[in-house]
Amino acid sequence: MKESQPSAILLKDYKVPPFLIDKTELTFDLDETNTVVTSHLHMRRNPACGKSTQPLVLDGGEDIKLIGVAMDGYTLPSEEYRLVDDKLIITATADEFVLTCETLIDPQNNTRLEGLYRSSSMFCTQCEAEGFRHITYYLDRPDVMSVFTTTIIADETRYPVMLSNGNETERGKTDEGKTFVVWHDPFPKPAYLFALVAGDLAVKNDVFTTQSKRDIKLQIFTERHNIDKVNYAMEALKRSMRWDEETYGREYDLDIFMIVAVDDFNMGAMENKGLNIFNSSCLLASPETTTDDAFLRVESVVAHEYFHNWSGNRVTCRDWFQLSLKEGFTVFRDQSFSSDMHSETVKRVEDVSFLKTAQFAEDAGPMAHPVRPSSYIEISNFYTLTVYEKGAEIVRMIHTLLGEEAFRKGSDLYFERHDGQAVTCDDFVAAMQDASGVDLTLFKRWYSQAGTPVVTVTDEYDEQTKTYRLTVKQHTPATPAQPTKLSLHIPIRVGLISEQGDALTADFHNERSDDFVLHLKDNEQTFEFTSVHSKPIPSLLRSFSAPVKLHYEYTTEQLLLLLSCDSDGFNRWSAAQQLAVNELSQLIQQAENGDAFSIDSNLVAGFKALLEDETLDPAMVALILKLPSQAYLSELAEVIDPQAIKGARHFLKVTIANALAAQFADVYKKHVVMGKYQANAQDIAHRSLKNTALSYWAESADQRAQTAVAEQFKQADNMTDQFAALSIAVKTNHKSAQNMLTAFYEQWKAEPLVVNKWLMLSASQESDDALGAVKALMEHPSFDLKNPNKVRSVLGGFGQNTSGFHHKDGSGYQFLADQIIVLNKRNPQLASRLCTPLTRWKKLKPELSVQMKQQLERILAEDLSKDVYEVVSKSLA
Ligand code: 0A1
Ligand code: ZN
Repeated sequence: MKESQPSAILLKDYKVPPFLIDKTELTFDLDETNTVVTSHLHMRRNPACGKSTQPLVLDGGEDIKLIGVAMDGYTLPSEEYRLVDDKLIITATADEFVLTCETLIDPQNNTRLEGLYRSSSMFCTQCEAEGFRHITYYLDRPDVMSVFTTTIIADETRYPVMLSNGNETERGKTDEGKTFVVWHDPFPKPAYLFALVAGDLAVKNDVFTTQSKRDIKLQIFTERHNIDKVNYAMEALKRSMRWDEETYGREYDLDIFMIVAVDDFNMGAMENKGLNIFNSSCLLASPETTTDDAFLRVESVVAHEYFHNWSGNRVTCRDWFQLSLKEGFTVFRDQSFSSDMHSETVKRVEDVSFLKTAQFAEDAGPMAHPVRPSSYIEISNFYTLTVYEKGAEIVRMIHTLLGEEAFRKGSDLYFERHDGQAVTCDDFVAAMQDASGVDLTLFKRWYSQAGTPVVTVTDEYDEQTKTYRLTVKQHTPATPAQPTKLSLHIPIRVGLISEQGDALTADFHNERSDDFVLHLKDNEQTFEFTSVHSKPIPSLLRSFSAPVKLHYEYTTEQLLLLLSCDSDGFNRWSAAQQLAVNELSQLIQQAENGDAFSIDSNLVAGFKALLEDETLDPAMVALILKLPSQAYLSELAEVIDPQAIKGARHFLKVTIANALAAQFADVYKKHVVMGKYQANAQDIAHRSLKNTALSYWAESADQRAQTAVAEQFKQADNMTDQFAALSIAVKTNHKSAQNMLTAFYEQWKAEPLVVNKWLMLSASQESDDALGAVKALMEHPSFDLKNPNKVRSVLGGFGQNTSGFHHKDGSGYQFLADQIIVLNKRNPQLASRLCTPLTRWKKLKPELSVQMKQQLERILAEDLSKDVYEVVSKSLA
């Protein structure tokens, strides 16, 4: 452990920057290991600070070497500046001056993948959140916005493509015969949106004509062998541009929009102004190599990054505590876009299912934090599901409270009021409130309070007076640093249904309807509905109108009725999930007691009706058929017993599979998609149902299913079907599973993104020596510790490997800890994210919990990066 530990940065300490940078001129003389960066910063004291003599303090990193610094052309002697803790401090400055800095950096050996680094044979950058300080000394904070001009100098034979933000304004030869290219971005921006790319890249060109009839040049760059896989992303980009014009009135501003795919990237993608950089896994797509899910992900990430041009770039964050200002809003925007492009209900179910599994777990764990955190040690640790997904739910609730039209007025006002500014979450809410007249004062608590509220509903019906009452209570459990909680403003959408399954109308607040939004604001409130002609079954939290845990004592009959009759598609899925959770809880209990499994499953009848009803959307049927995941059941459990959960899920799946084998076989055959592969909603829906049916059928005793799996694997003409067959074979211990895995690798070994899928599936394969198998994968020629996608594939797959990861001797946890320790120095961001499974140690059953804790303690004893230190120390606190 280090002597002194890193300290926290607090929201309450925010101060405006003492200096501003009006213009930033950068020159990069590119070299693999010795890149020289020269900056001319046109600076002045910030008038908002009044008369001040504060020294100039610029952010830097331990990996940059200062060659020289000058002020208005005067080279500062070493006694006129100081380097302290990676900061460059200059005591005496004029009120306005040009600061020149020369730094030396080593992109080739930058394994952190922050700042300027190499990926394959290209140079690329990642500057959010604080990567720019690894390039040169700067005021690396989002509220310092500057107009950038960037000159790139390189050997043109190796780096014919040289890109930065904005427009290319000049190109020529230097005296040494190298090529230089100048880029100018007229829009002031913070340093985190800076980007540079250089390489021998192929390009796909296109044009988008905006609503005001401007032609925008669109370019997607990849390494040469991948350029045939960008058509889908290009079409998705054009759909996103059109959608943002139509839905939010937002038009693109520069004359050119570029995207570059890189293989080594810590996150999904980055919205740099006019020059988005993407993890190739979120951009490249072809039917042969990409599954339906991955196609949809490409579309949504392209949209997400594009939408940031307004929600993030034109209007950015004042400080990193406000991260959800851009991320929550942009996720809400990309979710709405995908929902408009495909099925609204399917999209909502997928998003909510993810939220309830992963964000709820985060909100109940040691790293729980508000959507607008009030403190952090390392900001990279706060690119979380809470900031992104719960942040999007907050924006969605504002949408519900205001309605479509007023919400649009609010977003128009927000963009107009704050264009070119760096603002706060409060500014966003204020614009929404001012444009709509809806009071959001109480609502704002959602930003500052961590934890998932638990909402408990009880009801009573008075036959005499035809009155129905819903009593709703809310309670948010304590989270670290927030022991007591306030009540929140929670919009709860409710529908009423008769015992026959029809919509039931009622009077509520002078409105007669069968669907209402209740405003829960107190700890307990009773809502009264009158003229209700029969006893209702409530359909609660329709469309998941708030990110809460809902408790209502539904009977099995009521859940079956909601499953078959609710007009809210989301709640039909929800009812099925609840039925499954109830049955799985019984089975988990049996396993924990050491009893043999036995269940009289009600799901069988419910699923049978679904499988036989040909009028339903196949995508919805597929979603309803999916049993709650291991991860979701772990989130629900008070004490997690991974083996018991796994056993229970398997038993229930086999029970349903055997009871309905004939129906699954039939549905499997009926939903085969004919014709050329297309990633459209309809075909995706059929494939999804077909492969879900196969996953059940293959669990049944019907041997023909085994043949069907093997045949589909061999004959599939697209990755969705091929990989579905392979996964089913692995999960059901098909007799040819091993041969299929080998054949798959041989077929696809030249396609790294497919190999990543193979690595993940292989690492998740349960066996007596799962750990040995994973160690072998890390020695496999296709594995590369420098590539975050590969590391995540193997360790992510292993995390789902119950017998390997949760081995009772603790060897799985020890292995993960070993990898974290190795990566801690090389790539702190990646290492820190890999800690997530260990942070859940308190919830595991005691014999596993102690072992996990020991590994966290072992990690904490190392000399840790800020990233890993923050997560591990908070987990042990
Ligand atoms: N702003 C990006 C996500 C992102 C965040 C941090 C990164 O490096 C540490 C990279 C990308 C987005 O929301 O897409
Ligand atoms: Zn984003």
